[in-house]
Amino acid sequence: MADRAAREIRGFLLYERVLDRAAQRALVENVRAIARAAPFLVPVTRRGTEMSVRMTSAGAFGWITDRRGYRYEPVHPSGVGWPPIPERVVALWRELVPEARPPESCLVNWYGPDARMGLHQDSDEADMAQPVVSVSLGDDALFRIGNEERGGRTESVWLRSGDVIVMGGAARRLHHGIDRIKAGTSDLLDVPGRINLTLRVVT
Ligand code: MD3
Ligand code: FE
Repeated sequence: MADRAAREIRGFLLYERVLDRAAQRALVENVRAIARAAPFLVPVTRRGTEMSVRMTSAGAFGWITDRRGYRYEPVHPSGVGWPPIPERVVALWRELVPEARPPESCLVNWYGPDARMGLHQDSDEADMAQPVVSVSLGDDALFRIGNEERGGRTESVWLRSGDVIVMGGAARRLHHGIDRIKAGTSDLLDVPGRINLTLRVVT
């Protein structure tokens, strides 16, 4: 699957509609199985504020936040190991970032119609030279990308079901977030909302 066309925005690559409808449906089934083994959590910041997204993970490490702060953990808070990363997303990683080390974490974010994610940097990983790959499923989401430092101009782009983004190089350190979900733009899921899968190297 070489020679995919990508849009470049501030150094990150947007591959539109990489996954066809059947592949999207299969991935949703994979996410349901992950959530049965490792139920979605309500992430809470160190200050005690609940985030609006719901999160679980697959792979060797899952990303957790609670009153003790942000971190990667080798097991779900229930004590069960995180399920394996779905093979089709590992295959996408190998195809799109062949030089990278294998992914160690697949964060699963569930956005209801009113969920959002504020501008932030991903900086809990030890090797920031490794890329991040993310897959969108379900309703459209308005993704905002900023700068390495706080503030300054930002750019926004709609992410649609089946889109894949790759953040490598300097783009890996940019602030980014999800401003809003446009409910009803996809009928992939049984309920309005969006699922995002993010693959990372953690160690
Ligand atoms: C740009 N998730 O979980 S994925 C996150 O749609 C996160 O759920 C968003 O940001 C979501 O941390 C955006 C796309 C993404 C992921 C990691 C990045 C964009 C990134 C790391 C650096 C720059
Ligand atoms: Fe992020």
